[in-house]
Amino acid sequence: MTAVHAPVGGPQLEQVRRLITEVPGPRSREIAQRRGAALPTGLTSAVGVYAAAAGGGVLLDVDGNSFIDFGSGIAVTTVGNSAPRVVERAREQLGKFTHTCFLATPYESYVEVAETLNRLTPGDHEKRTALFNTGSEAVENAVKYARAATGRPAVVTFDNAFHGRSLLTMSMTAKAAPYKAGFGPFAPEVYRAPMAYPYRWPSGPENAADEAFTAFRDLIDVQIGAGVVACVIVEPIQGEGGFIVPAPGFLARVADFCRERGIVFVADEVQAGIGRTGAWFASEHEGLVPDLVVTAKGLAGGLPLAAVTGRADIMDAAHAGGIGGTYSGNPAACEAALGVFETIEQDNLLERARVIGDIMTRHLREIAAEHPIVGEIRGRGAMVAVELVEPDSDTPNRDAVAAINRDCVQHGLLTLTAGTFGNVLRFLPPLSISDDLLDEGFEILRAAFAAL
Ligand code: PLZ
Repeated sequence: MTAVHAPVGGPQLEQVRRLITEVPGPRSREIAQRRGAALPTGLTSAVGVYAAAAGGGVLLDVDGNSFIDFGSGIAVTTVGNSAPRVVERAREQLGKFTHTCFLATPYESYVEVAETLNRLTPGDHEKRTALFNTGSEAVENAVKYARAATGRPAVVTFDNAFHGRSLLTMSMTAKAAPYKAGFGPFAPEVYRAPMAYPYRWPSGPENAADEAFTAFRDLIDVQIGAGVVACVIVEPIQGEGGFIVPAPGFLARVADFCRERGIVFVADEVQAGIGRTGAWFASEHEGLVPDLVVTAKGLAGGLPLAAVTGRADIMDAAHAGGIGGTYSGNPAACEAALGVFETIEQDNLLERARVIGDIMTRHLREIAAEHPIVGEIRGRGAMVAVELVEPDSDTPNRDAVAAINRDCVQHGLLTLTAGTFGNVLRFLPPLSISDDLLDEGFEILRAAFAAL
């Protein structure tokens, strides 16, 4: 029973998959029962097991079961859960002061996080960074900066986009169920362009970039009027939408178009940024230099922190006192972010993300060779997904994804789903996972495909 009470996560956690009760176990079921009486039903969880500790490549539940982690808390614990440098720095900070409010009494770590993001984000122009708590909040603020800098109202987003759940970012998100249904009316001046989604482009993947760009251009020039567009915001790899990698060249043309029209080009790197794809930012794979880059999730290794980093002239356009928030840039979260930067640099995790990506892709190709329901394998670095379809068609196969996902949990592997049609399995292991656990996880996945 010692494992049940294990108070410490991080890499020292025993790196094994081990199920010692049914899933979920009795202790998890007991908490779930209390939850039913205490929490509203609109808040759901992907699995019924409750976490006790996590680190390396595993998550231990309250019943002592140890799961292989292919989700990283939705792309957050990229450097590993309770990563040592993150924990040490945050712990030390918590012993000094937990909060002062940066708007009231500032502190150095905030400035250091800003300096680091200014250095790491694409482009060598002069930059500024402002910190926030969540991805949604940072996206909202990117729009505020773009509006302040341009004096224009409109925001252009894309099909399959996910930008958050606040009123503005929910309005920018492309999917009604579950994110928007019943929660309108939505924020005004949000427009949506087609995404160059190669696998589902009607006239074929080879036409996706050209035709999507033409539609995007006409939306802005003809329907909205470029003169009222403040910003275009895009995920360089669409996360919740199903790890859609836009057709090569599409994003570069969008960025060029924005530059010509004086429109702020914003990259939402909340899910793909901070090392996940084998580069600091997914924008780099396409040679993009966004005007504003939004980060969150992986930025602070699990503590809530988000950022907008961008051109000094745009960021300085918001008036003094116009931007803020009580908790924005919390000192423990800033220390955690500095721990994340150190870990990625010192442990060579960009390279590790590429290696993990190669391993995952190899396994998925083997599975695809045996199972015609695999429509496409895609992604970059340690951000890889499979889109499942009905055999010999491109009809989304949501049921297969749900069944495989359930089967994986039952056998000790935590995976996540995604996709506009709910038919994508996505793999986001922490970069601290071992090759052995990766291989073992894919054996479980392969068995789940076989069990369909
Ligand atoms: N932009 C690209 O992926 C969050 C959402 C989980 P927050 N994605 C996970 C859920 O179902 O609510 C996300 C993202 C991209 C913005 C966000 C929003 O980030 O930190 O959840 O607000």
